Amino acid sequence: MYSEPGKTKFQIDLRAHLREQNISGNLVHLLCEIAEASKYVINAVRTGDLGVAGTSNLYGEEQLALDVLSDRIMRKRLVHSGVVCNIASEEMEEIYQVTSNPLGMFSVAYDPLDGSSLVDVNLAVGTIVGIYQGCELLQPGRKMVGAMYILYGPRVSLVYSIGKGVYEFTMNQLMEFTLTRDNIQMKPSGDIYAPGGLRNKYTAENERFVRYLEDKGLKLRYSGGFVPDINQVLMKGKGIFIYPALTDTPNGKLRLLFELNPMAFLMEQAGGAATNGRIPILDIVPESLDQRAPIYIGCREDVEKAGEFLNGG
Ligand code: AFP
Repeated sequence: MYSEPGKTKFQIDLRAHLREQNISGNLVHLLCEIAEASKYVINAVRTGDLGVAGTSNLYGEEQLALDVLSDRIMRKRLVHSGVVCNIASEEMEEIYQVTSNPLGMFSVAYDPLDGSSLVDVNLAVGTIVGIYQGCELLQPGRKMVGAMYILYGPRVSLVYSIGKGVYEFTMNQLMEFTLTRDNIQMKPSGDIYAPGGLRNKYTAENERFVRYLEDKGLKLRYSGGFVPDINQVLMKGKGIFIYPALTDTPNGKLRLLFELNPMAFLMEQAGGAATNGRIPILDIVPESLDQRAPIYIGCREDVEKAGEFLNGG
């Protein structure tokens, strides 16, 4: 492994690392194209218009100019890759079909700029991507062949898995992604927690669970951005993020295809867990593109404990 002469394993770039994973050339190409697209997204985030676009997305939410721009950047790159047949984006109403021929092709579901409302207050945001073999997007997350997120923070980092462990790459001064963390592993239980949603709308069970975490001495770490919050749990290898069902939103807020499935794939690959309080997120059969679900994601023992509190264990 990492056999490039004169280079340590931490100087290996993304394409070279992917080539050593024994996966199809098309999948290597697709993941590298998404990494290339992120270089244009970071530029938009750093210098782009912070205003509204005057349009709304799949959920009827007002779109920011950055949402529309980052979505256009991602979609153009995926179409240009030549290996994608269907595209679903949190910013598009419908599935975008590039071709109906599934041979050697992939389908991609993505959130082009999750947490975009945080850019104007200069907080970290990210792009989230889930990849399926062939043309079918409405499948359980466990069928994915890869997942990735790119975090636009003080540094730009990219975290991916194709089902053989989780790896972090960081953008260097030449805007190349080089390996910075290898085969990331979660501990059984953690010392930080990130509780999403309005606390006064928590059900009694969720309130008891969060009190249990606080009594156990976990520190609160919540930025309001799913990508930086998950990245903190994953890179520290110990913690839990929750966005539960609320008294007025029984399915919570976060989106199954665009946000939850890719993060659940990465977390399970790192030895952690991700459930909706009852079953693994990756086993949920999606009924629609805009499906939402509650999420408990992070250290296995803490996620199991959430299940006990929710199911009267
Ligand atoms: P925006 O994209 O509207 O900023 O929402 C961000 C997000 O989808 C996710 O990144 C956060 O974890 C979650 O919503 C924050 O939700 P609350 O503002 O309800 O805590």
